[in-house]
Amino acid sequence: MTYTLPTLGYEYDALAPHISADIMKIHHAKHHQTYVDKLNTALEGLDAPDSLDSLLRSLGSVPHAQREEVRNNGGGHYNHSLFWQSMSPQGGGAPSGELGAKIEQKYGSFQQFVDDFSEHATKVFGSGWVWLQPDLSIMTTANQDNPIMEGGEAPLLGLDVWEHAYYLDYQNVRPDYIKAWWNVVDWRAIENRSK
Ligand code: MN3
Repeated sequence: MTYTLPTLGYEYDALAPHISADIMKIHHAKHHQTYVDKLNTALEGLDAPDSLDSLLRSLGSVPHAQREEVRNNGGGHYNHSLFWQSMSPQGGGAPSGELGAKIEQKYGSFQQFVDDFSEHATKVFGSGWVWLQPDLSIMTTANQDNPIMEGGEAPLLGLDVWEHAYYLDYQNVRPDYIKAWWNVVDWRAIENRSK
């Protein structure tokens, strides 16, 4: 199958001032498009599973010569597709309902969860991601790796902490980006994902 760049559910400038239109445009139209293009190139001529989820869960079956390209670019496609769908101009606040109650139960308060997740995000060395898993644990991965490559469940939420995600707006100050990002997290979408 051929993978394509998903459209955003909002305009490039919709998440400003927390994430600028310049970042959104380059991140989506250049970085994510490149992952999609390179994934398609790497898969040319291969008998690969017909879903991205299955592909990433069976990287060991991809021929050695293509495996790293498929891992990095397939991961990049999966991770960014989830990322765009986890943000909204109407985002921010805290989850309500069952998810909100479970987070409070596990972390003591929503703010404590935010602090823990933010600390993990700040400590990722170099490029990587932070994830909220369906069991509400927090995990981090390097590069474009993700929990499903490691045999885990599909994440509820992921935060991109590569410099390309924030440098234009926040330069080297990753904690400022993380703090701003909570204002656009679409908890309604994440609640739906958790069901
Ligand atoms: Mn990115």
